[in-house]
Order: sequence, then C-alpha cells, then structure tokens
Amino acid sequence: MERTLMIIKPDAVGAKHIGDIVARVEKEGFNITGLRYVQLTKEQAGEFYAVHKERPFYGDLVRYMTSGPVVVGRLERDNAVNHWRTVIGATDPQKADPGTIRKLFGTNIESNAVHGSDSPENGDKETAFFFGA
Ligand code: FUP
Repeated sequence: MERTLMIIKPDAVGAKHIGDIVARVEKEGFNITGLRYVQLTKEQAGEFYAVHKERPFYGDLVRYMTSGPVVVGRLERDNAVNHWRTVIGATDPQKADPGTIRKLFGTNIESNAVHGSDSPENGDKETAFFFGA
C-alpha cells in the first residue's frame, strides 16, 4: 500500500483543526497507521526540510515549523501521494481549489495548514523519518 506523510502544521493545530483534518483523512479512505503529537526541534525541522536549505524562505520555515506542536501521521491507501496532494490543494492557500484543506484552513504560503509527501519515494522516506521503516 502506498504511503504519504501528513503533517498538521502549527497554525492548524493552534486553530483547533486537528479533528476536522483527521476526519477528512478518514473520509478520503486513508488508513491511519501512525499518528503522533510532537514538538519538532530546530534540528528535526531543518533536516526534514533540508532540500529547501538554499531557498530564501528556509530559516522562516524552520522557525514556523517549530513555533508550536504539530501532528504527524502515516497515511496509507492506493495512490496515497497524489490523492492526498489533491485533497490538500496548492502550496499557496489563496491559489488552492475550493474545498481543499489548505483553502479551508491555511493562512498563507508558509502557514498552509498541512504537509503531504511529493512522491511515493518521499512518502516512504518521510514516514520512516517519524515512524521508522
Ligand atoms: P508543498 O509540496 O506544496 O508542501 O510545497 P513545497 O515543497 O514547494 O514547499 C514546502 C513548504 O515550504 C511549504 F509547505 C511552505 C514553505 N514555502 C514557503 O514558506 N515559501 C515558499 O515560497 C514556498 C514554500
């Protein structure tokens, strides 16, 4: 079964949308095979977003992702990566389609409510980062 990593980011946790988002995950047919409430360290957030290290927004992104607790989840279903990316919508909530999680609960391109892996390979890698192989 394909896997993707969900992160409910600090803005959405702070705004009490954990329940809404987890309910949507189940409604979309995912099996939740791991779920954890965590405060990321700077080291963890920095490593998780290492591919963006050279980007101008990296420092702010790491600061934001450690600004409060997050919920990480391992989501499984067929076509998990693409299905979850469709459900969450575009990176910038203002450009996201109506009904997507980022449109519903995101604030801006940084505080965009949720994460989803961008390929099946990264789905395996990112879920292993938090839940082991
Ligand atoms: P996505 O795959 O939709 O999460 O988007 P990216 O991998 O391109 O970006 C990862 C995260 O970096 C985004 F969720 C938010 C942050 N980001 C910014 O803060 N500013 C930008 O211009 C682009 C991304």
